[in-house]
Amino acid sequence: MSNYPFILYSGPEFTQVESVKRAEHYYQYMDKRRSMRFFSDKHVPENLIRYVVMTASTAPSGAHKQPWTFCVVGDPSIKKIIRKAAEDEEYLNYHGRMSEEWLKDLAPFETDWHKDFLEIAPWLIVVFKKVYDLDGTEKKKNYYVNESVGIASGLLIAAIHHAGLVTLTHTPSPMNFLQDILNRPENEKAFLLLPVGYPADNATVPDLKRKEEKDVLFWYK
Ligand code: IYR
Repeated sequence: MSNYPFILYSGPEFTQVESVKRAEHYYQYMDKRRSMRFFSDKHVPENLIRYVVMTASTAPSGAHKQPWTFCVVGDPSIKKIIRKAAEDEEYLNYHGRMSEEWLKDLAPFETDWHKDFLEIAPWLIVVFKKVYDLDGTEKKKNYYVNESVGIASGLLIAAIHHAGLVTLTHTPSPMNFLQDILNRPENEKAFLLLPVGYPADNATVPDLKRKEEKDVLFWYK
């Protein structure tokens, strides 16, 4: 049974006072995270991308199946093809496929079908989910795939912010084109597309407010 023999847990240990301080500082740090649409083309070292991706890959997953792959694109010619394909889909989204209500909800963010950032950001990380694993031609089921890959993506975004970089959870829809362009196997479906880099000089973000504690946190002590 024991593919995974149990070993002693060796996580970090802090005093309670330290723990509370760390939690508070981490919250304050994460509260500074913003989705960024304006990127600099400044170089970002490959090693940094490796570490943020491997942080994402520490995520918990159903039955430890780790049902994800991360494709990192820096090649300008591939970025150009991805941008064109994403813009073709988004043009259709913004011109008929999105409901009036959706367009109204997006209006304050001034987004449109142009996706320059897909060429300007030095790296694009494409997160793929594996609904099943392929063992030769045999399909092996994965569990809680959306939850697992969603959690991994959250860790990825936190790691990117932790490194002082910015990203955007871009979801061109539908995004099957990424599977084709990147030549991924049939069991991988694109989940998110994240441009990663430094913010452009004088980059702006919408002045949005986050929900308050009283609206999101309910205690049952
Ligand atoms: N995927 C489109 C539309 C879009 C949807 C949501 I929800 C956003 O928060 C932002 C944009 C696009 O990327 O333009």
